[in-house]
Amino acid sequence: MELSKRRFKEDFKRMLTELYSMDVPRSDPAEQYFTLGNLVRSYSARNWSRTNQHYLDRKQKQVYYFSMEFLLGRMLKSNLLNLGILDTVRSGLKELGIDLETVAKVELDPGLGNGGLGRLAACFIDSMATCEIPGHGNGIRFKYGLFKQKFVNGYQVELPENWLQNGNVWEIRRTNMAVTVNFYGKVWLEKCPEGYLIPHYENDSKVLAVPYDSPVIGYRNETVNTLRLWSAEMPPQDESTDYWSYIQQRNRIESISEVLYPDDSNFEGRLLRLKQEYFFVSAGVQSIIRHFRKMNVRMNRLAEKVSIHINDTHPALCVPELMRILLDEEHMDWEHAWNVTVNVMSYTNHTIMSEALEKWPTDMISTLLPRIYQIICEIDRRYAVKMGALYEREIIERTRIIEGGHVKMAHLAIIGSHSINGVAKLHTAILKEKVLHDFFLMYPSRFNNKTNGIAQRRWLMLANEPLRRMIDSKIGSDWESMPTELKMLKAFRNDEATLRDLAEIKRINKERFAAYVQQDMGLTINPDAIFDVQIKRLHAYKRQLLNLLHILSLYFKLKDNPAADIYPRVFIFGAKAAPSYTYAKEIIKLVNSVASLINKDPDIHDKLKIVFVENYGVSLAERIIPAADVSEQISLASKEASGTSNMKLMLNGAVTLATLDGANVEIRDRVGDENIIIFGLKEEEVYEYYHNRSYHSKSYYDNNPVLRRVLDALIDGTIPGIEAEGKDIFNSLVLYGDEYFVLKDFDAYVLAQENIDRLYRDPLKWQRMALINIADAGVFSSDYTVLQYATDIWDVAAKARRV
Ligand code: F58
Repeated sequence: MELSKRRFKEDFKRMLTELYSMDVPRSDPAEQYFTLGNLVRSYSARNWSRTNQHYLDRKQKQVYYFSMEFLLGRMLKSNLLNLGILDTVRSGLKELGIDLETVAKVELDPGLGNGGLGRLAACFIDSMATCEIPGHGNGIRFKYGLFKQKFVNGYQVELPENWLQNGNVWEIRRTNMAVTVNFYGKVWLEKCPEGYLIPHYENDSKVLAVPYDSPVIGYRNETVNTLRLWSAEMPPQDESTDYWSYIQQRNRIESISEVLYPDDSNFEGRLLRLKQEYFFVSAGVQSIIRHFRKMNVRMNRLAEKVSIHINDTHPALCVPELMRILLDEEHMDWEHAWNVTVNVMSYTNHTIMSEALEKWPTDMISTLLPRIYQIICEIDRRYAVKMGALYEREIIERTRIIEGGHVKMAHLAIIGSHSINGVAKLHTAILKEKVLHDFFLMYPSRFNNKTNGIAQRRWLMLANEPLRRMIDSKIGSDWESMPTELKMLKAFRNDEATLRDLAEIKRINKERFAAYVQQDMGLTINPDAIFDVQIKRLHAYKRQLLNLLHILSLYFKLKDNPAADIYPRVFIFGAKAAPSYTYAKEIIKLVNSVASLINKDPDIHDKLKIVFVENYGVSLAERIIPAADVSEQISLASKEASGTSNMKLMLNGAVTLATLDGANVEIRDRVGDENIIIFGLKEEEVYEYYHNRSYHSKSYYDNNPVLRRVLDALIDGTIPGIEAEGKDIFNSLVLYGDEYFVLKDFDAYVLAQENIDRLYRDPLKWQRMALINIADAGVFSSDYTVLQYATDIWDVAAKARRV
């Protein structure tokens, strides 16, 4: 938008007076933040309503991205950037004596997601608006996001994160668009004179779903899409309701949108979670249908106008919910309704970990959602009949939706969708060949790959302004809306001045992070050291332990020989563990204990430092990523579906140290073997070991003295305060099979780390690698990813952007 500094300052002062009866000198950062937020919303308001009107007038097909999680991060600067007024506002505020950074920090980071899956959803809605795809988010307005993590004596403690405590300036409550969602009760079907079945409900309980809409502003265009998050409320009551039962019932209902489940990669079959899933699915699908009816298009053409995307299986009840509406409210016959449903739905799988695959007990679903359960049974029955004529019985048994007293949500999503995608090439190949092979045989054309991406706006333009400026000065700013243009940077690969500039920017970012660590943790770190970063949820398969064992091996090397030639390193960890995931929490305690041991040991002379940041999330990622030299992507090959921090770190000039897992494979293919450090087992080898059952971790402990010493340190008192944890971790690795091949990959990892140490000593060579990584990161923009979804899966129009 066009905005002069003068007008901005006037608008700001006026808004401050209107909202707070306050003038600039007496206002505090919170008042300034809410003033600015309201102003930004008012600036985007006209385009928001115009975008909606435009879609409706043209009857344009709409995409609805259903996701339990949207891990947005703070929105103020992102919205300013996308409106094209970041610099004007920053400098206008400065003239008023206000620092934008201080104001931006007032915003509480809404942690409405666990990790990669939720963050991907946030990047996707940003990219859809930017690429002018008519695509909207649909999710839950959790009152409490992911817990706030504290370390107490090295242990993780979880505290509530009340992100709404000061209100949310971006959202609009749309009471008039509330819908009712039904749970429980009895249902029976009656044939009416016209011939179709009408369901009758008895004793069901109703929940009011109230939408809160936030604008999703496209980057420097006029598109403003919508993120709709649903809140559960008590429906209006009749006067006679008893007061205390009213309060109890209200609490029960409001608990549905109270808190995000903090479990990643682990399925928790709790009733409240199932309620949450149906709640936002039903509310979302009902509101889509209500909107569709305004278009005056016949319901059997729904798939021409609506696409619903199921982000992992959490929203898989979209399939029976749409069927319910088409059958019970639109009175379509089954065949037509099914045809419409399958054409509307598409599904993304984010994991092959079997413990993450949702399966709900049939009695839970049939009690909570009686009509939905009837429909699932019928979908399953018809599937078995139809496919039973074509495939062997075992295949049908393996792929049915209802099996062994459970409803398998992935099977429901696959059978009910026209498209199933994995999130990186390797992941999709594993789905086709292994995990979902039966389904691939039946529906080969439904399977496709869409490699994840990240929004370069948040992860470079906002998080790393010095780098953005430098890139602009070298190649202009076309890359900002056409990120593959970053490849033009390669022209500077041998330009020493550019490489030195890059080093200088990294140095500035490292100093900034070091200052933060000093202030927040009281820990001094050396910006000349290699900053080696592993930031992601704590999970055994991601192998933070492998990183830690290597650190211990360096520690012993220095203890044996304080003069050992080890390039100084700062190992940076950021990770939350699911509160019920004991093993992951033990690893946190271990890392913290090793940190206290090493950080304080005078023999180490600051050659090694460990920083484990508390409460890792989007805001901290924005601080850490620009300061990273090394990006640790060391999951056991085959287990990490894609990863996205790998992309964010490479975009900021970190060199990746990786196994050939997830999108690391594609990163390697882009940058070439010279610009990435690859080590460890390959996916085929992992499967081979599984097949032959031929991995015996104990022999690595027995035969590798370095490894043995490191592992013994877990149980011999070398590391104070980890008696119980050290023993559990030791046993898991040495005696109980080492499920994720940590010991097997140890040697290769140590060698790869030695290689990093060597390469870093040649600054120009290192910066050249960094430059190539930045230059090749453009293809991993989520702008391209959503464009591929738009053409291959959703069949919606978008603004063309060159890949
Ligand atoms: C992640 N999954 C994958 N799940 O692990 C990662 O490889 C991938 O890059 C990313 O999705 C995006 O595709 C993930 O983050 C969760 O957090 C779920 C939360 C809800 C319960 C089950 C796991």
